Amino acid sequence: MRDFAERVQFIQRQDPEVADLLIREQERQELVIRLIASENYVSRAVMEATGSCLTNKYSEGYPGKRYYQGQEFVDKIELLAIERAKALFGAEHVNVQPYSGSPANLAAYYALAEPGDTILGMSLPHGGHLTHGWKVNFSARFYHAVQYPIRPDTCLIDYDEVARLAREHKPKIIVCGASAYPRIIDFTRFAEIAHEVGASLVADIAHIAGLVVAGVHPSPVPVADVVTTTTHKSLRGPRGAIILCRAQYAKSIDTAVFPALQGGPHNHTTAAMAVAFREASTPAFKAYGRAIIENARTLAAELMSYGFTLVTGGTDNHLMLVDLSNKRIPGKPMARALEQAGIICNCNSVPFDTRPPFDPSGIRLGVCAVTTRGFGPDEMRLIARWIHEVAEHHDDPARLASIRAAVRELCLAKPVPDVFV
Ligand code: DSN
Repeated sequence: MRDFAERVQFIQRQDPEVADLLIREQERQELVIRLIASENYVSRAVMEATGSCLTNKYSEGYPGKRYYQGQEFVDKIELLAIERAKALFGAEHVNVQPYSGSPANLAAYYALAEPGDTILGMSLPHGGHLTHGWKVNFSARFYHAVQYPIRPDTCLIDYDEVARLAREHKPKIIVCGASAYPRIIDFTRFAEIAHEVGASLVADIAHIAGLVVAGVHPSPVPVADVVTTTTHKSLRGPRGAIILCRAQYAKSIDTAVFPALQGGPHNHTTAAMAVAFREASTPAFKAYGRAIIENARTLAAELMSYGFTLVTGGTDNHLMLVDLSNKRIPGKPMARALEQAGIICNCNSVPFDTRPPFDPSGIRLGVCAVTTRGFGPDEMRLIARWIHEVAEHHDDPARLASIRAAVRELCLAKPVPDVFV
């Protein structure tokens, strides 16, 4: 077992209370199986950049056009991050300053539409994100949000219905991309629909950016007007976001991010992005993307062999949605029972769920983090068996404790590689 105390020795001296909590969280991340689809382990290099002196620096503006002096190195770092992201995604223009995914989407809408204009996005309970026009979010308050559904029979995106809604509502923006959709997204089809009705296409690839870079999911960059992504999910960078766009939108995107919506960029995050983009440009990252797909397929097939129902019948990407309606336990208690067994995921609505969002019928599982820690198909088979056992014995604390002990043993036997911890 690693000694995490040396990582926080300065905090330890000054604030033992916080240091103790950090050490315990680090141990938790090491000793549980992390299946939250949006989480990962970043490299120590990314972590070091995130905790660097750049947190001390203010830099409103853009490289060469700042409102504060002292930007000699910050400018170089931001330009490095931009150039690396452009090369990685093949984008004409990149803004690396958005604080996270929701602000990035807000900036995209701000640049492409006026308040009150119509945006057409994927409904949250069908796999979309809050910022794609869901009723409790700014995207439905400031814009006229129309939501497209998935097909009730297949749970796949209903492209014909997207086209019909687009013709009927003439949106200014069509948003594609998802937080809980396990299949390939046809960006070309979305672009055809958008262009037919004169809408801009925004692709939010927060979940799949790493898969796009690794070449295991089609890229929207050649066909979308604007692409947004967080950098901390499958892309394995720091918590933040970037916006990629065609050159013609560069000025309006940059102006939307600063000064319209944000102040000083988080330079420590920008440096960590630059490091992560370099890591993502390597053959090792391509292999990581392929391993994610293999692990997700294996876990999905094994779960189905235990009688679990997977939305769409499987997965093409890093995540799967398990509909527990045919089990004796819904999503929230299942996620809690799994946590007692050392397996961490989130409960999730399934399409056409009859249960409320805070107590839904399903769980969402993703394999980015476990793939980073080096788990492969053998471990996926074990995990599926443990999930099955938890579903069958969720009301037996002794059984959950014995699975937890086995999980701990596996995590100790296959520790997170040094480079990622
Ligand atoms: N909260 C993220 C997720 O878990 O998918 C999306 O922003």
